[in-house]
Amino acid sequence: MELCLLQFLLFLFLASLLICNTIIADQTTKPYVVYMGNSISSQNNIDVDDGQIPESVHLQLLSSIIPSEESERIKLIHHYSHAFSGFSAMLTENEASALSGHDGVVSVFPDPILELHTTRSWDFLDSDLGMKPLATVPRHSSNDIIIALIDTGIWPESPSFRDDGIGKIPSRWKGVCMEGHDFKKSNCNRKLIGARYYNTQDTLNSNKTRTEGAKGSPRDSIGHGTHTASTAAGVFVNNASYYGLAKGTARGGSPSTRIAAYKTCSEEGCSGSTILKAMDDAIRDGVDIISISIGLSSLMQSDYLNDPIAIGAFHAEERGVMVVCSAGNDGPDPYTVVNTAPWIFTVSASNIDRNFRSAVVLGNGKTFQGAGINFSNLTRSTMYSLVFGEEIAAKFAPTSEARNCYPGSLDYTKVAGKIVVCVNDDPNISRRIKKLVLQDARAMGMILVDENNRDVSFDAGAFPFTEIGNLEWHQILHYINSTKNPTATILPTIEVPRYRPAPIVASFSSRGPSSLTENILKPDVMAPGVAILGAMVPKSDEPGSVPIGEKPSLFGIKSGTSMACPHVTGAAAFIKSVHGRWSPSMIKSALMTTATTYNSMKKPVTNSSNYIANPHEMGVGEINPLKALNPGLVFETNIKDYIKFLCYYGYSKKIISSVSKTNVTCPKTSQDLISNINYPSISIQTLKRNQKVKMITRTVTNVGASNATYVAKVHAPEGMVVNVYPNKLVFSKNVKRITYKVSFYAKEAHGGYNFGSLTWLDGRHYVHTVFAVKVQ
Ligand SMILES: *[C@@H]1O[C@H](CO)[C@@H](O)[C@H](O)[C@H]1NC(C)=O
Ligand SMILES: *[C@@H]1O[C@H](CO)[C@@H](O)[C@H](O)[C@H]1NC(C)=O
Ligand SMILES: *[C@@H]1O[C@H](CO)[C@@H](O)[C@H](O)[C@H]1NC(C)=O
Ligand SMILES: *[C@@H]1O[C@H](CO)[C@@H](O)[C@H](O)[C@H]1NC(C)=O
Ligand SMILES: *[C@@H]1O[C@H](CO)[C@@H](O)[C@H](O)[C@H]1NC(C)=O
Ligand SMILES: *[C@@H]1O[C@H](CO)[C@@H](O)[C@H](O)[C@H]1NC(C)=O
Ligand SMILES: *[C@@H]1O[C@H](CO)[C@@H](O)[C@H](O)[C@H]1NC(C)=O
Ligand SMILES: *[C@@H]1O[C@H](CO)[C@@H](O)[C@H](O)[C@H]1NC(C)=O
Ligand SMILES: CC(=O)N[C@H]1CO[C@H](CO)[C@@H](O)[C@@H]1O
Repeated sequence: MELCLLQFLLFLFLASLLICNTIIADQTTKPYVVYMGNSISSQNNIDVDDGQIPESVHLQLLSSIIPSEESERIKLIHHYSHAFSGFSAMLTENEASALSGHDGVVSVFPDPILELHTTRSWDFLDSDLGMKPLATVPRHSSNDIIIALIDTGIWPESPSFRDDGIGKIPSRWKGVCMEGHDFKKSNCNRKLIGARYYNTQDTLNSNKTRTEGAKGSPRDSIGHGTHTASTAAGVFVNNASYYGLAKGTARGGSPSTRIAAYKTCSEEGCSGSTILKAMDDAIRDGVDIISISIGLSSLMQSDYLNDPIAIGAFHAEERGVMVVCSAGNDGPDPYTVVNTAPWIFTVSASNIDRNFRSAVVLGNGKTFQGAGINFSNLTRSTMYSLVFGEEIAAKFAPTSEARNCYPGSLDYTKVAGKIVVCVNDDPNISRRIKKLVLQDARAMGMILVDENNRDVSFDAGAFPFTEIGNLEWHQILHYINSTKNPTATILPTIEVPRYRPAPIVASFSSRGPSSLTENILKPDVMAPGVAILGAMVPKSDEPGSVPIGEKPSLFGIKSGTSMACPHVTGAAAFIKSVHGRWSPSMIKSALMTTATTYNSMKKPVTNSSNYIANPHEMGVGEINPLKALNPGLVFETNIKDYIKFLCYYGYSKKIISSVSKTNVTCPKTSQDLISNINYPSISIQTLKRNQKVKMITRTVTNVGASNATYVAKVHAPEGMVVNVYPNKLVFSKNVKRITYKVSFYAKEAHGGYNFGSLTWLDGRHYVHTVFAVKVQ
């Protein structure tokens, strides 16, 4: 009964929203993206390499929609003309829907705001490069790989972007180094070969006048883009550290690689239309790999052709440009992974084998290890009063808020000089905000209780801070309850190397399966993304963020799938530098089939609650770039596979023809057939127990010695029968590609997802492929 009433109320609420919306919709304009598919125009016979659809074509289309008395609105915000066709413009809802019916228009959607994939609240630290140095780079490698970072721009003065010893810029480079506020052409060099920026302000909030200054420049004022670029391709920097933490040689995955920065994001986020423009530019400029540590919120994904990154990546892939993206930080719930199109390389995040510890010492002498980075100046010899936020609530403030140390919830007179315990019941208020509340109230330090996030060290600057789990909290609470004048202190952070097996799936890393289709396994792979040391913008924007007597650090520690993504970008560039002719899908396959599912203790990789991790958490495993140089066999996924994917997914023949500008004959629409795309992993959304076997086809290409014989080894989940036909693959000079089938029979398998693997072995290579099968 109650449920019905609730539903009814919800219905009324939604209905009223709808009514309001339609009334307002007619007058107001907002930015829309109008996507018109491949830029190769069949009528105009325009050069395939560089579409260059004239702006006038799109303006003409706009003028057919916008009333002539409002002709001042007939202008484009962005114009896409190189790798694909389309534009963004201010439109009313009616105009947008009129356009979507036009011939050649694939999709029209409101310009979305995408988020940077540093951890949720911008408050996690980043860590050192978890990847072991890539030993010696093979002799026949090329220095001419160019990667695009679509991000918050770049801080060109960072030592990570020096160009000493790097040869001249590849002649195929067609990009530019745009000048802007505090950014000169001379800020680019042979390492940082390109920099572009876009007037994101215009599209993000049409109401806002454009702010000049730092934004009209490729210069990074946030640090995210500088950090990701240094991880993907920074040069060696000796003695890099974050005020002494994570000390070592900072280096990117592929130091000889060139960097081009495309600034599409500001503090407010990233506009989708601008990201699309940057992708169009990057493809034209001649990059090999595009790295995007950005995504739609997992709640906002609707379909591939309304997602700017998926659209741009499709056309990049079509032209041999690889696109690597972060999976998102909305874990550990299932169905949170984003950037899941099969032509995108989707990266989840792992912890590496180091942690930062700040101990809590209680008045009774007991010590608890907490997590966090701080430059506390407290010592073991002086104790401070210890209070729980709940006990010092401000007048009229609910205790539920005071427990959480909400802004305004604490009685400041009772906070000063004390060490305060706050819980984290409500993810809406970040650790950073809580720290600021206590700092503002002149507390001596903060103990945060947060079972889930403590794996990801928070950087509290000079403010004494530590983060503990529920077990520790029970004991501290007991001490507070049973002691008249409880006291404590928080000691400076120490670094604990090799403290646990690594890698471990990071708790925040978004999880599969994909909410758009469960017939492609996502995320694809995992790479280090917790507490990553990378180049930073040296500035102190908050009091106490720089330890007294120190200069702002040139390096910072950050966490997020944002930090994992450029590790894979760097690894891909490394492989491309050795295997220059390999397509994006071959490089992706090499990194996938050689990934490891074992940790440093030679045990299966776990998640942060110590359970064996499954492929929806870590994809096929943690990348191993050195092994990926020599994978033996690869799965080539070509544009025909992706077009079939669009057919099976359910797009109309007309839409697909516009997207691909090829004469498509869609075999049929059936989501089940998606599992048959030649992907380096297998996912089956439905396998009924009473169904006869389900057959999946794959084709492998031999990239090792021409004479090779591989045999199949299957790891089937309990109760499931998995067979391979043939179970032996014999390659020779004339046989480079072999197709095989895998049959799945659920028989007595348990309901829900079952995971297993099929490995091809030839004595030298392990070609490991993972499968996920949902049994009903
Ligand atoms: C737009 O500007 C007006 C007037 O300055 C202001 O009242 C309104 O809140 C603004 N709207 C948005 C979405 O910022
Ligand atoms: C690096 O640090 C060590 C000691 O911490 C010092 O001896 C050395 O000179 C430093 N090297 C550089 C290049 O700064
Ligand atoms: C620690 O540093 C702060 C300034 O950040 C200073 O006010 C305080 O007196 C110092 N405390 C100790 C115990 O040295
Ligand atoms: C957090 O914020 C969201 C939206 O802003 C709200 O719906 C939700 O109730 C909040 N959560 C809590 C625990 O207050
Ligand atoms: C401590 O006291 C609080 C009430 O102030 C109570 O809710 C809690 O159960 C007590 N905990 C312990 C461990 O004694
Ligand atoms: C770890 O895996 C177990 C078993 O699959 C699951 O119950 C738990 O929620 C997972 N923990 C995290 C943090 O993902
Ligand atoms: C596409 O296919 C249709 C029917 O199969 C045919 O009439 C048309 O000529 C083809 N177009 C091209 C460009 O090949
Ligand atoms: C491959 O095998 C064929 C036939 O067994 C043999 O003639 C040839 O020499 C072998 N090639 C290599 C490179 O081993
Ligand atoms: C790990 C680390 O760098 N800890 C530092 C915390 O702050 C104290 C005092 O500022 C340093 O001595 C520690 O090295």
